[in-house]
Amino acid sequence: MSIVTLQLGQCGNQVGSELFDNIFNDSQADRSTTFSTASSERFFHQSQQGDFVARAVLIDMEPKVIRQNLSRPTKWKYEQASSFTQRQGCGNNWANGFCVQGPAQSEAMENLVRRQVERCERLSGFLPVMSVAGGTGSGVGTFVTQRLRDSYPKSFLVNHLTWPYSQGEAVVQNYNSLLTLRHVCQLSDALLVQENDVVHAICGQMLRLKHVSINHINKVIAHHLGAVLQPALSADSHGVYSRNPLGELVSCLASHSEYRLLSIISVPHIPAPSMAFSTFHWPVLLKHLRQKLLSNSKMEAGKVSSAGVSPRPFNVSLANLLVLRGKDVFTTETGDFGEAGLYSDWLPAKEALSVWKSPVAFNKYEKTATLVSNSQALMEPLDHIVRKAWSLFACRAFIHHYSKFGVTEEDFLDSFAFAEQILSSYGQLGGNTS
Ligand SMILES: Nc1nc2c(ncn2[C@@H]2O[C@H](COP(=O)(O)OP(=O)(O)OP(=O)(O)O)[C@@H](O)[C@H]2O)c(=O)[nH]1
Ligand SMILES: [Mg+2]
Repeated sequence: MSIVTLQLGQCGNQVGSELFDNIFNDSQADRSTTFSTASSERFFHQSQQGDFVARAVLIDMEPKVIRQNLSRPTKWKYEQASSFTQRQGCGNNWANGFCVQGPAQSEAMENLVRRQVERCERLSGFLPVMSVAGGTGSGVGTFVTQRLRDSYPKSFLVNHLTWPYSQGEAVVQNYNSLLTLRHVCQLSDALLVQENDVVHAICGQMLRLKHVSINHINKVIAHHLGAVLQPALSADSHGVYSRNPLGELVSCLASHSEYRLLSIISVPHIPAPSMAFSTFHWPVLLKHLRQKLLSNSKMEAGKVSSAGVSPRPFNVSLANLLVLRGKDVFTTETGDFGEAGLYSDWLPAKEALSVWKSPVAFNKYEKTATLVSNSQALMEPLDHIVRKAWSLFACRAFIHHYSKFGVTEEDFLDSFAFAEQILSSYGQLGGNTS
C-alpha cells in the first residue's frame, strides 16, 4: 500500500526531500528483493520513462525551497506539477496560514492531493510533514490536515512534526506550536514528533559534527523516519512485509485519542568515517536503546509540570514499537522491552510492546534498533512550550497579529487548556498525581 506525503513549508519540504532520499537510497541497495519492491510501492510510482517519482505534494507559500527541491540532482524525481507555491510566506503566523492562505488556496492544493491519490493502487494514508513553529507548515499544514480528514475519513493520517529549538528563532513559535497541536492532535491518528534540540545533540555528540547544519539535522530526522517507515515484518505478518504501514503503526501505538504523541529514538548513530570499523551486537544496542527510553523523558524526579502532575522519576510508556533492521534480527531477544515495569498498568506489557523486524540492513548500518514510543518523553518539551507561550500571553503580547486574521483570545485559551490536558493525561500514565 502507498503513502502520500505532503511537504508543507520550508521545514516540511527540506525534511521531506531528505526522507525520500533516505528511502530511495536504502531500498535501491538491492533492487531485486521484495523489500525493495514493497518500499518503492510505498513511496514512489514509476513514470513511463522508468523514473522513480515521489508520491508527494509540495506546498509552500514562498517559492524558494520548492524550487530548490525540484532542481535537486537526485536519482529519483518529484513530479514538477505536484507542487504549489505563492509569492510570500505566512510570516511565522499560524493564523495567516490557517485562516487565510489555507482556505484561499484550498481547491488548488486538494486537486494536487487527489492526483497523487489516484496514482495509488492501494492507499494506506497520508503523511503531512511540517514544523509546528512557522506560519505555512503549522497554519496551512493544520488546515490541510483538516481537509484530508474531511475528504478521506477512512484513510490513515499520521503527521510528522518538527518541534522548534527551545531557545528558538521566532518569538511567537510557541504560540504557533500550541495552536497547531490543539487541532492536529484531534484530527490526526498519530503525531510523530522530532525535536530540533534533541536531533542537534545527536549530530554534535554522537556524529561528532563540529558545525551542525540544518542539512545534518534533516538527515538524522530522515534516518529515524525511514527506519520506522521502510517495510518490516511483524509477528503476525507471516513473512510478508506489512501491507498498511500507517495503519499498523497507529494500531500498535496510538489507539487512544488522548495519547497521540510519538517520539523516536534510534541506535547506533556513527560518524561516517568510523562506520567501516564499527561492529555492534544486538544485546549491547538494545541495552543502550532501553536506557535511552528510560531517561528520554528528561524529567527530573519530583518535578511538577505546569499541569500539576508529578511524574515518575523515569519515563513511563503507554505503548512502544521496536523496529530492528539488519543481521541476525530473527534470533535477537527483545524481552527486556516487554517488562511490565516500563509501562503504565493500563495494558498488559505483552500488548503494549510490538516488534517489527527486517533482515535488510538499513541505511548502510549493519544493525539498527529504533523505538517509536508513546510515552512521557514529550512532556518536558511540551511543558516548556506551554510555559513560554503563557508568559507572552499573560501580557497579551503579539495577540493582535493573530486576532487580525480571526484567531481570538478564546482560541488561545482553548489551546492552553488542551495542552494542559495532554500533559495531565501523560502525567497519569505514572499513576502519580499531586
Ligand atoms: N529540522 C528542521 N527544522 C527546520 C527546517 N527549516 C525550518 N525549521 C524549523 O522550523 C521552524 C520555522 O518553520 P519554517 O518551516 O521555516 O516555516 P514555514 O512553514 O515555511 O512558514 P513561513 O515561512 O512562516 O510561511 C523553526 O523552528 C526552524 O527551526 C529544516 O529544514 N529542518
Ligand atoms: Mg517559509
